[in-house]
Amino acid sequence: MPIEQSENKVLLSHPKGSSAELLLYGATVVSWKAGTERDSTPVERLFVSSKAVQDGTKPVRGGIPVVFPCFGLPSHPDHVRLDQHGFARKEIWKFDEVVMDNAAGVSVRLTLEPTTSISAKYEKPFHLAFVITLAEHQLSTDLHVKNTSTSPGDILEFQALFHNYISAPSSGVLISSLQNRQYLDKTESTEQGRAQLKTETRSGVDVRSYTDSVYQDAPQDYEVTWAEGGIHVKSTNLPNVVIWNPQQEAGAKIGDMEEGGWERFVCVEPGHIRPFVKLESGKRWIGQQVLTAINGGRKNQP
Ligand code: TA6
Repeated sequence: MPIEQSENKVLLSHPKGSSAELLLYGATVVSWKAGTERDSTPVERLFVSSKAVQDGTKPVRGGIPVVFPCFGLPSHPDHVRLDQHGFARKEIWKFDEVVMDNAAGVSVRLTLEPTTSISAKYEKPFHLAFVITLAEHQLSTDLHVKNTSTSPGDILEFQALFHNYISAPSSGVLISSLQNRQYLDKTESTEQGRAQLKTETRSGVDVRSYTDSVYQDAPQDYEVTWAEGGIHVKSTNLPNVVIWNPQQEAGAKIGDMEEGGWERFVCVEPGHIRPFVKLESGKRWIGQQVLTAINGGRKNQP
């Protein structure tokens, strides 16, 4: 049965054995199992903390949370009453339709419109659609944002990001193609309390120490590899990527982070953070990522 829907989640199954599970809560993907071209055995590719809450009372610590309309703490007047990373990951989305169901894969669409709880803290009209597609070795997620205002000049300004928790050994994982890109290092602040702007010198970025980096003008094409496995991340219309791992320094302070969980994931998060997207009334914006399970091996040199 390629698509099974229960009260609070959707299960996608591919004829060749891969699968994905997403909660209607936050449209959060909480499992993606896939093999590679070389080894078809499906393996869990996402990290979800064993302490994660999945009952809809708080954002899931792991999987692929959807970040919208703000990344991090709100910094825009429209977002001042929102929590960190906005509301999309904390609202119940509606199962809208099956987009595709054939031998190539399965795809479903979830939607989110202003609810009473959203409108109490965010006044801009919008329509969101989240489209998830499962293929044999790939998982793609698209976020469609529509400015539903009918008032010319009513601009929707937002940030959007896929907060991917990739299951990987933080001691050995490397992320490629960021060399010479500028990034904000959020682990170090200036006297004014702002993140330090740096230039990446490494061909393979590691997360062996506490890492919280927001890359500018990012390539949108990343290989996340370690000795035993890897994920290729291809994004579209997402000019930033965040690399995050709290290590014990910050991870031990996260209440729903399992003991030592920081050793078992790296967050590689394609997004549109800087500048804000500015969407005119009636217009649509789409941000997409395609995750592909690949074989391991040191393609990147540290
Ligand atoms: O994407 C990295 C980050 O912004 C980190 O600064 C850290 O706060 C992480 O997101 C997790 O945020 P959360 O609100 O899910 O605890």
